[in-house]
Amino acid sequence: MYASGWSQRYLLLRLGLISCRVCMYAHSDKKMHYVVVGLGLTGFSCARFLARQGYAFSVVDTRPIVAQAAAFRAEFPNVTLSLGDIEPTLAKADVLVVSPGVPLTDPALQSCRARGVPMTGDIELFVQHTDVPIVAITGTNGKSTVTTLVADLLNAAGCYAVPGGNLGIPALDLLLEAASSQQKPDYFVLELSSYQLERTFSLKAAVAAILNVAPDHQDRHPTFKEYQSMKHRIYEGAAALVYKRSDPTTHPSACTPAQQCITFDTDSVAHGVGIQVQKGEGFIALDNNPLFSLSHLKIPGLVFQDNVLSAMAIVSALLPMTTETIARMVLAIEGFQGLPHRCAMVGQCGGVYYVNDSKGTNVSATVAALISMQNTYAGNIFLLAGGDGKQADFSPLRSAINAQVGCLLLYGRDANILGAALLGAAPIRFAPTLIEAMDIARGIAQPGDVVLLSPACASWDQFKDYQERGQVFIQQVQRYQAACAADTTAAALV
Ligand code: UMA
Repeated sequence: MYASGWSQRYLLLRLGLISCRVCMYAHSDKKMHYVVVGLGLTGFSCARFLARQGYAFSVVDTRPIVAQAAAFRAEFPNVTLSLGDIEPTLAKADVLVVSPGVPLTDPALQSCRARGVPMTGDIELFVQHTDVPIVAITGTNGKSTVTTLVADLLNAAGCYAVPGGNLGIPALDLLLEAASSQQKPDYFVLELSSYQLERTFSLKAAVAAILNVAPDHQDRHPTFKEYQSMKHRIYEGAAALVYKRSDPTTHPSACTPAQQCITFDTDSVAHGVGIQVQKGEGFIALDNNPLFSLSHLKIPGLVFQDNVLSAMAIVSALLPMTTETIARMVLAIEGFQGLPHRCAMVGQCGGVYYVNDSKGTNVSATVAALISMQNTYAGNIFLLAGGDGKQADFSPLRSAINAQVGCLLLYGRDANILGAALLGAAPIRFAPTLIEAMDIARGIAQPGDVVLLSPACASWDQFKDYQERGQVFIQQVQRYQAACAADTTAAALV
């Protein structure tokens, strides 16, 4: 059994939670008029939440046509919804609740700010209305997987942990679900984006983790420093801080005596989560004590190993690592299938493998995907990349493009920008759309090769979101497989 250091960690955590509750209800004045900006998943969740709490509110969206408008009007017939021209409704606002996708630099929002109207977001509302400990996770890449894994590990250990946030289910919807459920959650495990953290002021998480920070969202955060500082807001007032030893971008500026600081990485250290090698076998270890063998990790590659190390660091701040808890967590790790659209094998056709990494929406995610493919497949890699480049610098991709990359198939709005940055790194073919790029790849890939969709770009130029892009990829692979099956049947009949 491993228990050393846990009692101290648990005490620090409880102290942190007590101070966390002090900040609640700062904005809970029912005389104020809230204006929710943006009617997407978040805006809808804010509307449901504000209605349930009895707050007066309106909703605005800068686009004149919004898919959710009819559903909104049916659910909230008496609430003002302004589309396109939002300024008259903004003029009535006492508080703005701004969706993560809406930049705070929007001139209409800035003129509200000039009048002294505070701007907040759904996560701030969330933290002000719950006393359930929050596990908050951010990072440029891997945060959805780690959020899901942490919730799985906590649930496997016997807690009731509910995941959400940027992961997909808006945080405020979790609160509404919890209110109508018999069981109160022990933890909310939230994936938080820089957009969400930018408008959150009193998080005070039980555990706050930054997994990594690499350039992304340059259209919204013009400098890397600004982007990094948004990520670091997650540490403010947290009881326990989790970060990566070898990645200084994740290191907190300070760790006060009242805070627990837990690090993770692949080395073996006296304090923190790492890998210890015994008789040639690697073990996930906590404070140099082996917990379980790496052989339990069924998803190959260094990326998943990193995900497990960080998830174990996070749960080690919350739970004692007893033999029974470790055994239950090992089962959860063995059963973890990975998330859709993240380096997920879709299938093969004619001996060519098709891998969907549509969530590879930035350069560092695509670099990680290429490195993982090089270690897993022997054949050539045909990389499908392109879309909305978010003004990224694509040159770091060159370092991951080695002789195994047979061809770059670039499509979408910023294909030419990608092409210019990667000229000479590998053969390049251009296509207007993802499907046309896939057709080219299919024509040149040989048995044993991999066609990898890892776009290094957002999807918004041609798709609703990365899920829709991944789905289009999967459906096209299914068409290829049907054609392959028909060819095989025809050949058998000859
Ligand atoms: N809108 C405006 N004005 C603008 C921009 C948008 O009115 O200038 C409106 C749009 O017309 C639309 C609404 O805002 O009606 C969309 O709001 P949103 O972009 O905030 O999107 P949501 O549907 O609320 O989804 C958001 C997150 N999206 C973004 O941060 C862009 C989702 O993360 C998240 O799952 C969801 O809240 C629930 O928490 C997606 C994402 O791409 C997956 N996140 C980025 C990432 O992971 O890199 C940050």
